[in-house]
Amino acid sequence: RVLVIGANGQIGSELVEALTVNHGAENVIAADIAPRSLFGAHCYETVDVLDKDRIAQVVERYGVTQVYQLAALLSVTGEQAPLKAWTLNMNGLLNILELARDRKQAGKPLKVFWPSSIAAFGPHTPAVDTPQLAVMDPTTIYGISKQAGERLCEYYFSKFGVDVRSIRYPGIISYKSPPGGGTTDYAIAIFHAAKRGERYACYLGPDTTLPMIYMPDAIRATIELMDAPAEQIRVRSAYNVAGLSFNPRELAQAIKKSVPGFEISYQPDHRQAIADSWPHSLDDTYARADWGWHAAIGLDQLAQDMLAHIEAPALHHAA
Ligand code: VAH
Repeated sequence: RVLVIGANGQIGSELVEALTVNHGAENVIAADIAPRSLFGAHCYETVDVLDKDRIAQVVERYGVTQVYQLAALLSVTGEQAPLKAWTLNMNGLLNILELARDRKQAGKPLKVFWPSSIAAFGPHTPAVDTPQLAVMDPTTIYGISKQAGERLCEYYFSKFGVDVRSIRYPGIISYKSPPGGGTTDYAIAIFHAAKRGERYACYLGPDTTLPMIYMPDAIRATIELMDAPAEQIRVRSAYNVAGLSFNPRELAQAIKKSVPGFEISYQPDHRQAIADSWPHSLDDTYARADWGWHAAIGLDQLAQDMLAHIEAPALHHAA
């Protein structure tokens, strides 16, 4: 059985769908802090990832063998409540790693996925084709929690044999559920504006190139990593996984191919400094070599697919 914590989030909601296809609805438990699922998941439990006993109870009751721990505060929201972000992001991960250590000792091993992020890199990280092993001096509390989380994952693997795996996600673009306070989320809001025939005032400058990935590629990378044989997994911190890189100017040009009258303006705000601390592109040689990763979706396909499917987010939360 598979447990997804943070199932109401941008990634969690789509992971639940994909895992349901692979494992069957009866084998996927969606969990979040909300009293009920926002996406009609088959099986739902209210779980606060800071409540370790509650997680242990759900894992025991359902005979869970895989946990995806996605509950966190992202880069922008994290800067507004740094201590809350640190506590949720770090203790949420630690609770899962400790539970996995306990269950391994009890002969009931848990395989764990936890998302890192390009936010774990900082201003002194080589910005072009950022290598798997690089200087990391993150400047946001979110990025610091991701860097520390990677160290914890590698520690729990090396010291206790916990099979925890992780990906440094680029900015994830999707239309099914609203994102939660990320710096890269301009690349989602822009599609809502284009769909409504409105101009988009971008909070990042035109040349702010960032590593991005379209949700179907992000979900496929996650499942391919988790399905790979343990002996192939050489990186137990978090894998660089590249989707595509673009900047707001290039994204607007791709949108204009389908929405000729679309206009964008640039009004950089406090989020520009966060974006400027992150790399422009990633070298994902290790992921390609260890578990056969390759991105499939480029900018034109991303733009066309987003415009074909995007709706006002409120429609998804009609429940
Ligand atoms: C954010 N979407 O912007 C997240 C992600 C790399 C970006 O971590 O905070």
